[in-house]
Order: sequence, then structure tokens, then C-alpha cells
Amino acid sequence: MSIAENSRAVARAFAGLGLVFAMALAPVAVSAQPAPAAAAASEAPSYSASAPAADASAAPAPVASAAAPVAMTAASGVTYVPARPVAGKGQPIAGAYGFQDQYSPIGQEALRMHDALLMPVITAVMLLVLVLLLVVMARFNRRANPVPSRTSHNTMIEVIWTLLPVLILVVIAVPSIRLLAHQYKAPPKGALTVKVTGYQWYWGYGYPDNGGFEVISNILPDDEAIKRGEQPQLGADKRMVVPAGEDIRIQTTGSDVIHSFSVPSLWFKLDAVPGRINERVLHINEPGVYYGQCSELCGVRHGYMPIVVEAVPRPVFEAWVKSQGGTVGAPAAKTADATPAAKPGA
Ligand SMILES: [Cu+2]
Repeated sequence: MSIAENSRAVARAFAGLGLVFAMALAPVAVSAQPAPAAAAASEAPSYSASAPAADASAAPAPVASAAAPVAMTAASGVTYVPARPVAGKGQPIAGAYGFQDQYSPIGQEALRMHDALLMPVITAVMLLVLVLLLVVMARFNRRANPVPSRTSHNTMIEVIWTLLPVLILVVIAVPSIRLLAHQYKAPPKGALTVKVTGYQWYWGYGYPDNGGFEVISNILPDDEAIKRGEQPQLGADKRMVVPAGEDIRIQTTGSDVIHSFSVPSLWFKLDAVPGRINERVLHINEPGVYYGQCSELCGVRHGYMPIVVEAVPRPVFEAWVKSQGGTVGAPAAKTADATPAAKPGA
């Protein structure tokens, strides 16, 4: 009798929790979406009020004089001028939490999955467990329930607590595997190749399709970064310039130890391993400046090798390539610089 009573009580609690589960799921699913945007909006002004941005409003002209490589004019008349970063875009925001806004199709898909699926599921599971714990503490403590039940099985409950997690995992698995497959998509034929080499402790950006030149990118001193409107420790003297709106083949390798090429706002992270080439597609939706850092502990100056990716329209990119002594549209350039980087330790 007490067994039956007990199992009924637990079943009732479970049914009630199902309701809580459903209720928790609904509002979170709705509210999760606007949250990051709201956070970004509320954080943005506080950032723009800080020193670098105030400097930015003063005049864009000093940048040109501060930046070493100034306006670069190609024969076509299109020029490349290093763009000033926009507060809150492609870089961290002071005091913010959560993901940065995404500027690549993969990033947007992944962030959507996080906001609309993973967070609601995690929240609902957490609330369910919390409520179950509270029910157990209130109803089955020694005072409220002096004679404990000796129930050892309840088929219904066991079926539920087996099936429910399986269903949740299936629901998560479908978009998760789809996202994974999208991230492994091979670059299309003819995609621009940029070879990223991690060095102790700076980055090299090689353009094998454009004559094989390599741009060496070092961290800027804090005062210089601030002068250029960049955040301290995130600014670099040379940027990885790429065309916006097209698939780019990024290949990474390490010259000495393992580094990792990572740009959070592009949902891009790829290890740079000595003696190997890793490859992934990078697609940047719109022009802008996007910041990242080495994300594999690589030595004492690991924290001082920032990544600055600047996406520009195609004609501007070609102007920049020419200004670097590179070539545009000549596939013959492939021979120049296939894999010179790996210098395996003596
Ligand atoms: Cu590194």
C-alpha cells in the first residue's frame, strides 16, 4: 500500500515537472534570441565612451599618419586604407558575456543553435533537476516521511527517464551534425588561398595565389594601438587582408610549436601545427575588422600575438595585393610559395 502510494506520488511529481519543463522551455526559447543583441546594444555605448573611441571621433586623419602602410593606390585608382574598427564589431566588448556577434554564415548558424536550442534545453534540464531536488527534500525527509518506502522498481518512471534523455539527445544531434558537416565543407575550386603560419610569437599571412608574398604581423604597443582606435593587445602592425563575401581557403601551419588561429566573431579556430597543413573555409559576410588571438599555449609571448583580419571589397583587396608587390588573377603564381614555412626543430 505504501509502495503504491509512493510511486503514485513520484509519478504525480514527474507529471508536474513535465509541465514545468514545458513552461520553462517556451519563454526561454523566445527570450534567448534577442538577448545577445540587447547585451551588445547596452554595452556598446559604454565602450564607445572610452578613450580609443573618443580619439576616433576626433579625426580619422591621424590614423593615416600613424599607420605605417597608408593609402595604397593601385593602377585602377582603387585604394586600400586600413579601416578603423567599429566599436562592438569583430572584437570583445568590456563587461559583456556570451558570444560576439557573428559575421560568417557558419557563425550565425552556430550561434542560432546555441541561442534557440542548447540554452533552452540546458535551462529546462537544470530547472527540472532543481525542482526534483526540492520536492525530494520537502516530501521525503525524515520528519515528513518517517517510514521510507521500499520501492525498488517503477516501470513507468524508468521508461520516462530513459526515453526523455534519448529524445533530447536526438533533437540536439540533428542540427549539431548538420552544423559539423557545414564546417567541414571543402572550399570551392578557385577559392583564394591564404596560408597562415604561426611563429613564436607573431603571425605570417602568405598569399600563394597572388605571387607568394608573406605579410608578417606583429603586436602593436598599447599606446600605438589606442591611437589607431584598436584595443590594447589586439592591434597588429599588419593585417590579414581578404576579400569580403566569398569563400576563402585558409591553410594553417606552425613554424616552431603549435599555435591556433582563432577569430571569435567569425566562428573560426584552426590549429597551426608544425609539419602539417590544416584547412578550412572562411567566409566573411561584410567588410570590417575582426580580431582574434593565438588560442594554443605556445610560449611566453603566447598572449601577445593578436590576429587582425580585415575584410574589404574585392577591388580594394586587389589594390592591397598590388601594393604588397603581389599579383592578381595569375594562376601561375602557385609555384612560388607552396610550403616553405615548416622549420622542424633543428
Ligand atoms: Cu601562438
